[in-house]
Amino acid sequence: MTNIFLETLSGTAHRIPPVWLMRQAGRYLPEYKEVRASEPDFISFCLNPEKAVEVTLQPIDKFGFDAAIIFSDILLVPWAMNRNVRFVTGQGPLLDPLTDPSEIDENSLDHIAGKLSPVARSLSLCRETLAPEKALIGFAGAPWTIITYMLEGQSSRDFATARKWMWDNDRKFDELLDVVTAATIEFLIIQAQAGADALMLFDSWAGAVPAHFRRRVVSEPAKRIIETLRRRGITQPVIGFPKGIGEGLVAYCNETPIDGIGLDHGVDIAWAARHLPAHVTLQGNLDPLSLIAGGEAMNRAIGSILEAVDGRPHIFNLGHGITPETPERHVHDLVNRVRGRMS
Ligand code: 1CP
Repeated sequence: MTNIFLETLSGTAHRIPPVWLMRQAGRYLPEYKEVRASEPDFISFCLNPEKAVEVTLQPIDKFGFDAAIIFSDILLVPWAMNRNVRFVTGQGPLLDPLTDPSEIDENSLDHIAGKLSPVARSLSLCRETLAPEKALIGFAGAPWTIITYMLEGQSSRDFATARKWMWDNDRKFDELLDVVTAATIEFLIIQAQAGADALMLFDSWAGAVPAHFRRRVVSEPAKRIIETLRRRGITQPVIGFPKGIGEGLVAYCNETPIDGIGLDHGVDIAWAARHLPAHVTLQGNLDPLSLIAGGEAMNRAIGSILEAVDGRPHIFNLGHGITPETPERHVHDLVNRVRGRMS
Protein backbone atom coordinates (compact mmCIF):
# COMPACT_ATOMS: atom_id res chain seq x y z
CA MET A 1 0.00 0.00 0.00
CA THR A 2 1.53 3.32 -0.96
CA ASN A 3 1.61 6.19 1.45
CA ILE A 4 1.46 9.27 -0.78
CA PHE A 5 2.23 11.67 2.08
CA LEU A 6 5.53 9.92 2.84
CA GLU A 7 6.38 9.47 -0.83
CA THR A 8 5.84 13.16 -1.46
CA LEU A 9 7.89 14.12 1.57
CA SER A 10 10.73 11.98 0.28
CA GLY A 11 10.68 13.83 -3.05
CA THR A 12 8.19 12.20 -5.42
CA ALA A 13 5.67 14.57 -7.01
CA HIS A 14 2.15 13.13 -7.27
CA ARG A 15 -0.36 14.46 -9.78
CA ILE A 16 -2.93 14.50 -6.97
CA PRO A 17 -1.06 15.74 -3.92
CA PRO A 18 -1.55 14.43 -0.39
CA VAL A 19 -3.70 16.72 1.76
CA TRP A 20 -4.06 17.41 5.48
CA LEU A 21 -4.77 20.61 7.43
CA MET A 22 -2.89 22.15 10.32
CA ARG A 23 -5.00 21.96 13.51
CA GLN A 24 -7.35 19.59 11.69
CA ALA A 25 -8.61 18.15 14.99
CA GLY A 26 -10.34 20.77 17.07
CA ARG A 27 -13.04 23.21 17.76
CA TYR A 28 -14.68 23.38 14.32
CA LEU A 29 -15.83 19.75 14.84
CA PRO A 30 -18.84 19.05 17.11
CA GLU A 31 -17.51 15.57 17.88
CA TYR A 32 -14.25 17.13 19.10
CA LYS A 33 -16.14 19.51 21.38
CA GLU A 34 -17.97 16.56 22.87
CA VAL A 35 -14.80 14.67 23.81
CA ARG A 36 -13.15 17.92 24.94
CA ALA A 37 -16.08 18.65 27.31
CA SER A 38 -15.44 15.31 29.03
CA GLU A 39 -11.91 16.44 29.99
CA PRO A 40 -12.06 20.08 31.14
CA ASP A 41 -8.33 20.34 31.88
CA PHE A 42 -6.57 20.69 28.50
CA ILE A 43 -3.25 19.18 29.64
CA SER A 44 -5.00 16.12 31.11
CA PHE A 45 -6.84 15.83 27.80
CA CYS A 46 -3.57 15.85 25.83
CA LEU A 47 -2.15 13.24 28.24
CA ASN A 48 -5.13 10.89 27.89
CA PRO A 49 -4.07 8.52 25.08
CA GLU A 50 -7.53 7.03 24.40
CA LYS A 51 -9.16 10.45 24.06
CA ALA A 52 -6.20 11.92 22.16
CA VAL A 53 -6.36 9.09 19.62
CA GLU A 54 -10.12 9.47 19.28
CA VAL A 55 -9.88 13.16 18.33
CA THR A 56 -6.79 12.58 16.16
CA LEU A 57 -8.79 10.16 14.03
CA GLN A 58 -12.02 12.19 13.82
CA PRO A 59 -10.89 14.37 10.87
CA ILE A 60 -9.37 11.35 9.08
CA ASP A 61 -12.63 9.42 9.30
CA LYS A 62 -14.66 12.45 8.31
CA PHE A 63 -12.61 13.98 5.50
CA GLY A 64 -10.19 11.22 4.43
CA PHE A 65 -7.03 13.30 4.91
CA ASP A 66 -3.75 11.60 3.93
CA ALA A 67 -2.07 12.33 7.26
CA ALA A 68 -3.13 12.45 10.90
CA ILE A 69 -1.33 14.76 13.33
CA ILE A 70 -1.29 13.43 16.85
CA PHE A 71 -3.46 15.36 19.29
CA SER A 72 -1.05 16.99 21.72
CA ASP A 73 0.31 20.51 22.20
CA ILE A 74 3.60 22.35 21.82
CA LEU A 75 3.25 23.72 25.37
CA LEU A 76 3.61 20.24 26.85
CA VAL A 77 7.37 20.83 26.63
CA PRO A 78 7.47 23.78 29.08
CA TRP A 79 4.95 21.86 31.20
CA ALA A 80 7.36 18.88 31.29
CA MET A 81 10.14 21.33 32.23
CA ASN A 82 8.09 22.03 35.38
CA ARG A 83 6.99 25.50 34.27
CA ASN A 84 3.52 26.28 35.55
CA VAL A 85 1.49 25.93 32.31
CA ARG A 86 -2.30 26.02 32.31
CA PHE A 87 -4.98 26.67 29.70
CA VAL A 88 -7.76 29.03 30.69
CA THR A 89 -10.99 28.86 28.67
CA GLY A 90 -11.40 31.98 26.56
CA GLN A 91 -7.89 33.18 27.41
CA GLY A 92 -5.55 30.54 26.00
CA PRO A 93 -2.34 29.41 27.64
CA LEU A 94 -0.98 31.04 30.81
CA LEU A 95 2.51 30.45 32.22
CA ASP A 96 4.43 32.02 35.12
CA PRO A 97 6.79 34.26 33.10
CA LEU A 98 10.43 33.25 33.29
CA THR A 99 12.82 36.08 34.18
CA ASP A 100 16.12 34.18 34.25
CA PRO A 101 17.28 30.82 32.84
CA SER A 102 18.44 29.87 36.37
CA GLU A 103 14.74 29.49 37.25
CA ILE A 104 14.64 26.45 34.98
CA ASP A 105 14.81 23.20 36.87
CA GLU A 106 17.75 21.52 35.08
CA ASN A 107 16.79 18.14 36.58
CA SER A 108 13.52 18.33 34.70
CA LEU A 109 15.44 17.57 31.49
CA ASP A 110 16.09 14.04 32.73
CA HIS A 111 12.36 13.45 33.09
CA ILE A 112 10.96 14.84 29.81
CA ALA A 113 10.57 11.41 28.22
CA GLY A 114 8.81 10.00 31.28
CA LYS A 115 6.45 12.92 31.78
CA LEU A 116 5.49 13.01 28.12
CA SER A 117 5.25 9.23 27.72
CA PRO A 118 1.42 9.42 27.39
CA VAL A 119 1.97 11.26 24.07
CA ALA A 120 4.20 8.38 22.93
CA ARG A 121 1.44 5.99 23.99
CA SER A 122 -1.06 8.02 21.90
CA LEU A 123 1.18 7.69 18.87
CA SER A 124 1.64 3.94 19.20
CA LEU A 125 -2.09 3.38 19.78
CA CYS A 126 -2.93 5.64 16.85
CA ARG A 127 -0.46 3.94 14.51
CA GLU A 128 -2.09 0.58 15.31
CA THR A 129 -5.50 1.90 14.27
CA LEU A 130 -4.60 4.14 11.35
CA ALA A 131 -4.69 2.63 7.84
CA PRO A 132 -1.19 2.03 6.40
CA GLU A 133 -1.78 4.46 3.53
CA LYS A 134 -2.26 7.28 6.04
CA ALA A 135 0.79 8.91 7.67
CA LEU A 136 1.02 9.79 11.36
CA ILE A 137 2.74 13.08 12.24
CA GLY A 138 4.39 13.80 15.59
CA PHE A 139 5.36 17.39 16.42
CA ALA A 140 6.93 19.91 18.74
CA GLY A 141 7.22 23.68 18.91
CA ALA A 142 10.55 25.09 17.76
CA PRO A 143 12.61 26.55 20.63
CA TRP A 144 11.95 30.23 19.82
CA THR A 145 8.17 29.75 19.71
CA ILE A 146 8.25 27.88 23.05
CA ILE A 147 10.49 30.58 24.54
CA THR A 148 7.98 33.31 23.59
CA TYR A 149 5.36 31.61 25.79
CA MET A 150 7.89 31.06 28.60
CA LEU A 151 8.97 34.73 28.64
CA GLU A 152 5.66 36.41 27.80
CA GLY A 153 3.62 34.07 30.02
CA GLN A 154 0.86 34.01 27.40
CA SER A 155 0.08 34.48 23.71
CA SER A 156 1.36 37.78 22.38
CA ARG A 157 0.85 40.16 19.48
CA ASP A 158 4.30 41.68 19.14
CA PHE A 159 6.42 39.48 21.44
CA ALA A 160 7.96 42.66 22.91
CA THR A 161 9.09 40.98 26.17
CA ALA A 162 10.73 38.06 24.37
CA ARG A 163 12.40 40.28 21.76
CA LYS A 164 13.65 42.76 24.33
CA TRP A 165 15.01 39.83 26.35
CA MET A 166 16.85 38.60 23.26
CA TRP A 167 18.62 41.97 22.86
CA ASP A 168 19.33 42.41 26.60
CA ASN A 169 20.61 38.93 27.47
CA ASP A 170 23.02 37.69 24.85
CA ARG A 171 24.56 34.75 26.70
CA LYS A 172 21.48 33.96 28.74
CA PHE A 173 19.38 33.83 25.61
CA ASP A 174 21.70 31.17 24.19
CA GLU A 175 21.42 29.26 27.48
CA LEU A 176 17.65 29.36 27.18
CA LEU A 177 17.78 28.21 23.55
CA ASP A 178 20.09 25.33 24.58
CA VAL A 179 17.87 24.02 27.33
CA VAL A 180 14.64 24.25 25.32
CA THR A 181 16.39 22.65 22.32
CA ALA A 182 17.48 19.74 24.52
CA ALA A 183 13.95 19.24 25.85
CA THR A 184 12.48 19.43 22.33
CA ILE A 185 14.87 16.73 21.11
CA GLU A 186 13.75 14.35 23.89
CA PHE A 187 10.08 14.99 23.05
CA LEU A 188 10.61 14.31 19.33
CA ILE A 189 12.67 11.17 19.97
CA ILE A 190 9.96 9.49 22.05
CA GLN A 191 7.40 10.37 19.37
CA ALA A 192 9.54 8.90 16.58
CA GLN A 193 10.25 5.77 18.61
CA ALA A 194 6.56 5.33 19.36
CA GLY A 195 5.58 5.23 15.69
CA ALA A 196 5.38 8.73 14.19
CA ASP A 197 6.05 8.48 10.44
CA ALA A 198 7.15 12.11 10.15
CA LEU A 199 7.89 14.98 12.53
CA MET A 200 6.94 18.63 12.28
CA LEU A 201 8.65 21.54 14.00
CA PHE A 202 6.23 24.46 14.50
CA ASP A 203 8.01 27.82 14.66
CA SER A 204 4.72 29.71 14.56
CA TRP A 205 6.24 33.00 15.76
CA ALA A 206 9.50 32.92 13.76
CA GLY A 207 8.29 36.04 11.93
CA ALA A 208 8.80 38.06 15.13
CA VAL A 209 12.55 37.34 15.20
CA PRO A 210 14.56 40.27 13.82
CA ALA A 211 16.27 39.19 10.57
CA HIS A 212 19.57 39.99 12.28
CA PHE A 213 19.03 37.09 14.74
CA ARG A 214 17.18 34.69 12.44
CA ARG A 215 20.01 32.30 11.80
CA ARG A 216 20.90 31.99 15.48
CA VAL A 217 17.35 31.83 16.85
CA VAL A 218 15.40 30.05 14.09
CA SER A 219 17.74 28.05 11.79
CA GLU A 220 20.48 26.95 14.19
CA PRO A 221 18.18 25.35 16.78
CA ALA A 222 16.24 23.53 14.00
CA LYS A 223 19.53 22.32 12.53
CA ARG A 224 20.76 21.14 15.91
CA ILE A 225 17.51 19.33 16.64
CA ILE A 226 17.50 17.43 13.35
CA GLU A 227 21.22 16.62 13.44
CA THR A 228 20.86 15.26 16.97
CA LEU A 229 17.84 13.17 15.96
CA ARG A 230 19.89 11.66 13.12
CA ARG A 231 22.84 10.92 15.43
CA ARG A 232 20.44 9.20 17.80
CA GLY A 233 19.11 6.93 15.08
CA ILE A 234 15.87 8.75 14.21
CA THR A 235 15.37 8.57 10.45
CA GLN A 236 11.85 9.97 10.02
CA PRO A 237 11.52 13.00 7.70
CA VAL A 238 11.12 16.41 9.32
CA ILE A 239 8.96 19.33 8.15
CA GLY A 240 10.01 22.79 9.35
CA PHE A 241 7.42 25.56 9.67
CA PRO A 242 9.13 28.89 10.29
CA LYS A 243 5.99 30.99 9.90
CA GLY A 244 6.26 34.57 8.67
CA ILE A 245 9.92 34.73 7.59
CA GLY A 246 9.28 35.51 3.91
CA GLU A 247 12.48 35.68 1.90
CA GLY A 248 14.27 34.10 4.89
CA LEU A 249 12.83 30.75 3.77
CA VAL A 250 15.63 30.34 1.23
CA ALA A 251 18.30 30.55 3.93
CA TYR A 252 16.25 28.39 6.33
CA CYS A 253 15.99 25.61 3.69
CA ASN A 254 19.73 25.78 3.06
CA GLU A 255 20.78 26.07 6.72
CA THR A 256 18.70 23.19 8.12
CA PRO A 257 18.51 19.53 7.04
CA ILE A 258 14.71 19.62 6.69
CA ASP A 259 12.84 17.38 4.26
CA GLY A 260 9.77 19.59 3.93
CA ILE A 261 8.94 23.26 4.45
CA GLY A 262 5.60 24.61 5.64
CA LEU A 263 4.63 27.79 3.78
CA ASP A 264 2.35 30.32 5.47
CA HIS A 265 -0.25 32.25 3.47
CA GLY A 266 1.94 35.35 3.33
CA VAL A 267 4.36 33.58 0.98
CA ASP A 268 3.88 33.85 -2.79
CA ILE A 269 3.69 30.16 -3.69
CA ALA A 270 4.95 30.77 -7.24
CA TRP A 271 8.03 32.50 -5.78
CA ALA A 272 8.52 29.58 -3.36
CA ALA A 273 8.23 27.03 -6.17
CA ARG A 274 10.91 28.91 -8.14
CA HIS A 275 13.31 29.88 -5.36
CA LEU A 276 13.26 27.21 -2.66
CA PRO A 277 15.80 24.40 -3.12
CA ALA A 278 14.49 21.49 -5.20
CA HIS A 279 15.34 18.85 -2.55
CA VAL A 280 12.78 20.33 -0.14
CA THR A 281 9.10 19.29 -0.38
CA LEU A 282 6.70 22.23 -0.19
CA GLN A 283 3.68 22.21 2.12
CA GLY A 284 0.91 24.79 2.36
CA ASN A 285 -0.17 27.64 1.80
CA LEU A 286 -3.92 28.30 1.52
CA ASP A 287 -5.21 31.08 3.78
CA PRO A 288 -7.28 29.32 6.49
CA LEU A 289 -9.85 32.12 6.28
CA SER A 290 -10.60 31.18 2.65
CA LEU A 291 -12.36 28.14 4.13
CA ILE A 292 -14.88 30.38 5.82
CA ALA A 293 -15.80 31.98 2.48
CA GLY A 294 -15.70 28.64 0.63
CA GLY A 295 -17.21 28.46 -2.86
CA GLU A 296 -15.54 29.82 -5.97
CA ALA A 297 -13.16 32.14 -4.13
CA MET A 298 -11.72 29.19 -2.21
CA ASN A 299 -11.64 26.97 -5.30
CA ARG A 300 -9.75 29.58 -7.30
CA ALA A 301 -7.17 29.96 -4.53
CA ILE A 302 -6.72 26.16 -4.40
CA GLY A 303 -6.37 26.08 -8.18
CA SER A 304 -3.65 28.71 -8.22
CA ILE A 305 -1.62 26.86 -5.56
CA LEU A 306 -1.87 23.59 -7.52
CA GLU A 307 -0.82 25.38 -10.68
CA ALA A 308 2.14 27.13 -9.07
CA VAL A 309 3.62 23.94 -7.60
CA ASP A 310 2.95 21.78 -10.67
CA GLY A 311 5.82 19.32 -11.08
CA ARG A 312 7.26 19.86 -7.59
CA PRO A 313 6.60 17.56 -4.64
CA HIS A 314 3.87 19.36 -2.69
CA ILE A 315 1.67 18.50 0.30
CA PHE A 316 -1.58 20.44 0.22
CA ASN A 317 -2.23 22.31 3.48
CA LEU A 318 -3.17 25.68 4.92
CA GLY A 319 -0.85 28.59 5.69
CA HIS A 320 -1.75 28.28 9.41
CA GLY A 321 -4.28 26.41 11.55
CA ILE A 322 -7.92 25.94 10.57
CA THR A 323 -10.19 28.28 12.53
CA PRO A 324 -13.13 27.25 14.77
CA GLU A 325 -15.62 29.14 12.53
CA THR A 326 -14.87 26.91 9.50
CA PRO A 327 -17.97 25.17 8.08
CA GLU A 328 -17.36 21.44 7.72
CA ARG A 329 -18.93 21.52 4.26
CA HIS A 330 -16.07 23.71 3.05
CA VAL A 331 -13.50 21.23 4.32
CA HIS A 332 -15.16 18.49 2.25
CA ASP A 333 -15.20 20.88 -0.73
CA LEU A 334 -11.48 21.62 -0.28
CA VAL A 335 -10.52 17.95 -0.25
CA ASN A 336 -12.67 17.30 -3.33
CA ARG A 337 -11.17 20.25 -5.19
CA VAL A 338 -7.59 19.18 -4.38
CA ARG A 339 -8.36 15.63 -5.53
CA GLY A 340 -9.93 16.94 -8.71
CA ARG A 341 -13.53 16.12 -7.86
CA MET A 342 -15.61 19.26 -8.02
CA SER A 343 -18.75 18.91 -5.90
O1 1CP B 1 -10.01 24.46 23.98
C1 1CP B 1 -9.40 23.75 23.19
O2 1CP B 1 -9.90 22.74 22.67
C2 1CP B 1 -7.98 24.13 22.99
C3 1CP B 1 -7.60 24.51 21.59
C4 1CP B 1 -6.28 23.80 21.27
C5 1CP B 1 -6.13 22.68 20.43
C6 1CP B 1 -7.21 21.97 19.67
C7 1CP B 1 -5.02 24.10 21.80
C8 1CP B 1 -4.71 25.14 22.78
N1 1CP B 1 -4.10 23.19 21.30
C9 1CP B 1 -4.73 22.31 20.48
C10 1CP B 1 -4.10 21.13 19.82
C11 1CP B 1 -2.92 21.36 18.97
N2 1CP B 1 -2.02 22.38 19.13
C12 1CP B 1 -2.48 20.52 17.92
C13 1CP B 1 -3.08 19.15 17.56
C14 1CP B 1 -4.39 19.28 16.87
C15 1CP B 1 -4.34 19.31 15.38
O3 1CP B 1 -3.55 20.06 14.78
O4 1CP B 1 -5.13 18.61 14.77
C16 1CP B 1 -1.35 21.13 17.36
C17 1CP B 1 -0.56 20.67 16.16
C18 1CP B 1 -1.06 22.27 18.14
C19 1CP B 1 0.11 23.13 17.94
C20 1CP B 1 0.18 24.44 18.61
N3 1CP B 1 -0.23 24.81 19.87
C21 1CP B 1 0.84 25.56 18.03
C22 1CP B 1 1.59 25.52 16.70
C23 1CP B 1 0.67 25.58 15.53
C24 1CP B 1 -0.02 26.90 15.33
O5 1CP B 1 -1.26 26.86 15.19
O6 1CP B 1 0.66 27.94 15.27
C25 1CP B 1 0.74 26.62 18.94
C26 1CP B 1 1.28 28.02 18.75
C27 1CP B 1 0.06 26.13 20.10
C28 1CP B 1 -0.19 26.88 21.38
C29 1CP B 1 -1.61 26.87 21.79
N4 1CP B 1 -2.32 25.75 22.09
C30 1CP B 1 -3.63 26.09 22.39
C31 1CP B 1 -3.74 27.52 22.30
C32 1CP B 1 -4.99 28.31 22.55
C33 1CP B 1 -2.47 27.99 21.94
C34 1CP B 1 -2.06 29.44 21.78
C35 1CP B 1 -2.12 29.90 20.34
C36 1CP B 1 -1.70 31.36 20.22
O7 1CP B 1 -0.85 31.83 20.99
O8 1CP B 1 -2.24 32.02 19.31
